[in-house]
Amino acid sequence: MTFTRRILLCALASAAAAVSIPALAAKPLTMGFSQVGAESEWRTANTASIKDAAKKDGVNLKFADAQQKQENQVKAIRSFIAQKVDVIAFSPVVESGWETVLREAKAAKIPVILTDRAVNVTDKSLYVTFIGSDFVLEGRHAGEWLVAQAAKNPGKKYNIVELQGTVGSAPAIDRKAGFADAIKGNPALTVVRSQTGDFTRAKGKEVMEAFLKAQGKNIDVLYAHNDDMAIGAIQAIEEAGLKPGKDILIVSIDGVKGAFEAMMAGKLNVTVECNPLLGPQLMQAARDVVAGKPIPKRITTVEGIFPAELAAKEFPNRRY
Ligand code: GZL
Repeated sequence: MTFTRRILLCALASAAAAVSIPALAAKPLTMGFSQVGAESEWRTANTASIKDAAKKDGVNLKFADAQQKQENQVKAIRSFIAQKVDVIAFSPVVESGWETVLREAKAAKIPVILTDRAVNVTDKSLYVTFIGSDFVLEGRHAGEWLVAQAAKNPGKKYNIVELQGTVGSAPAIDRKAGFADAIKGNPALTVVRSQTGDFTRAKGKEVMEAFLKAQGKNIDVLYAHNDDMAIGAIQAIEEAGLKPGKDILIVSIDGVKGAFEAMMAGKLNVTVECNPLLGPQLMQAARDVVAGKPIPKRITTVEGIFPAELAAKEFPNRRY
């Protein structure tokens, strides 16, 4: 072999080695993420947090919006399995119906991380961890705020109407349970109507219109499982000639900017925070899982409660 050819081969070999080692070492982690949809301000902030964190972390994110349909999430998860992603993460639109597709992910040896909402499965090995809020506690905080309000007006009875979240979803089931637990046995507080508004402003307005038609002036409180439904209901209350936040007290959950604006306008009385900014925690958990590091089965987000009197002071700090 000529001298020149030998030099060329050595140069090529070292160049290949130079390219392959860092490339192998820094092979970006690929995550398949199935998102519920784009139904609320909270969801928009949650999606932004996940996409921003993936970008910052160098994670190759394959993102699928399910438009609030479970069948679309199952399809997306199957597609991620076929693409052999390193990790699958998703926010399950409802609690049940996941065993089959999660068993397929397990058979393909792809770890699954739950974020935001939980699933109801007997085999807990079907997911590695669940990162999200304690929705029962959020509902309890909403109920406790109302109990404290009622205590200031002894003898007054409060008829409560409830706008539930998406039927079958963990936040709807748990926020209803937590609220009911907090007001249980209190003679001043009665839930007179309860119906799903599917977490959207449009549906929240529509159902509140129906409540107002059925109950007339006999509504004292609205408990909404998220701010978007509360904001839709505020429109319905005003169109009925009533003052939201005064004629009808409004208790809500999420803590989105729209809720703070409504509180500063005197139209909403309290919002219980539900933190959507789960992106950084999710990327860290994904890296740990892929690296084989042990991680807790449950990672709970820390959250606050914001009554209207704190809204103006807190508003500048809001990140979603
Ligand atoms: C809660 C999340 C809920 C929000 C709604 O973690 O799943 O879904 O409360 C959103 O705003 O639509």
